[in-house]
Amino acid sequence: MSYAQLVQVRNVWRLLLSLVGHRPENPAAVRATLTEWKVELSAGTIAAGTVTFTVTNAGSIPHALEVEGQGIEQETGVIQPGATATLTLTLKPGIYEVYCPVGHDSHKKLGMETELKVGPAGATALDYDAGTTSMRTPTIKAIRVTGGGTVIQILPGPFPFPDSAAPILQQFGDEREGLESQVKNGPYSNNVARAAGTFAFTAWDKGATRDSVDGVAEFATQDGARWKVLLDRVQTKDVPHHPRFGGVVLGLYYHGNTAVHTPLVPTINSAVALWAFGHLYKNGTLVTDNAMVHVMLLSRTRREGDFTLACWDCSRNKIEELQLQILPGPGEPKFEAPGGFLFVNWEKSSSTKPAN
Ligand SMILES: [Cu+2]
Repeated sequence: MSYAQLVQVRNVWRLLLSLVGHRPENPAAVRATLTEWKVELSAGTIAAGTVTFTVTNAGSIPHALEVEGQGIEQETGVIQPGATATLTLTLKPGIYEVYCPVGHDSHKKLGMETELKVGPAGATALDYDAGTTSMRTPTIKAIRVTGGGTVIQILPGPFPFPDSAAPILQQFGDEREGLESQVKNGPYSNNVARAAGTFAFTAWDKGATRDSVDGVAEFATQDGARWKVLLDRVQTKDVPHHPRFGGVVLGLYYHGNTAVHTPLVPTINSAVALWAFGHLYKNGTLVTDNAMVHVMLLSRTRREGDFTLACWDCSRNKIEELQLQILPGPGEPKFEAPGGFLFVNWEKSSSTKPAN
């Protein structure tokens, strides 16, 4: 074929493609960056057609990328920290969810999700961006939790990790020593005492920084002290060993072998988990307005009867264990309680969806 013939063939080909609405252009390229806990795309809108995602894990734990919508559900394999993977798809116009599928969607719930708009083939972003708003309307989710059943106080004591935790511990590097010290004197022990009290709260999941909580717990510990904690604001700052999860998270599968938050407690499924600042009173006297409070309504981890830890993967158990952990605020002295902290469980608790 001569050069002139080649040009002619090319021109006919271009004409044909323009008639069917395609352009002979290179596939679109989108860069995706994964970190804890965000998915960032180099473009929020692209034209329909073939697109190659170049996905970099810039975080510190394994992640992956999934693209879902318009009948498509495709994902990369697990990408190790620092590594890159590619995913090539042919996308029709529409809105796609782009997220990290690791940990039964727990990474997604922690914020690793974004949206990709795909417009008609050949259109520029301006053609279809004007006047287009996201199809996703923000929904406020809420939960009302009431503590019930036997109330126990978890005292400092030994908590032997199961053998299955050993490989996870190896990965922990510098933090390993501190975490291993929990084995001997941890806040998640089998040393349990009966207590009595009530706990009820409502939590609202409104997005990364607007979450809120309203509740009160009152309980008497075995040493006779009467404690009361008022919860009226969530906290969204990082907590050591518990990376930020934006206040209130509903429906999270984490800990243990999920690669989300500390692996040194069992794998659990939670209806709600939150960090809050609490106003803490002991025998009617204010102790602090800045107690760090962690609350979880989670799948049962303890055996009935003696309330020792009964499982390492507890994620399939009934969600009825309500944990209240109270620690001193940053820079504040330890509480006058065994181990300097308070950890109380309501063993048969329940939740409902309140009217918004
Ligand atoms: Cu992830």
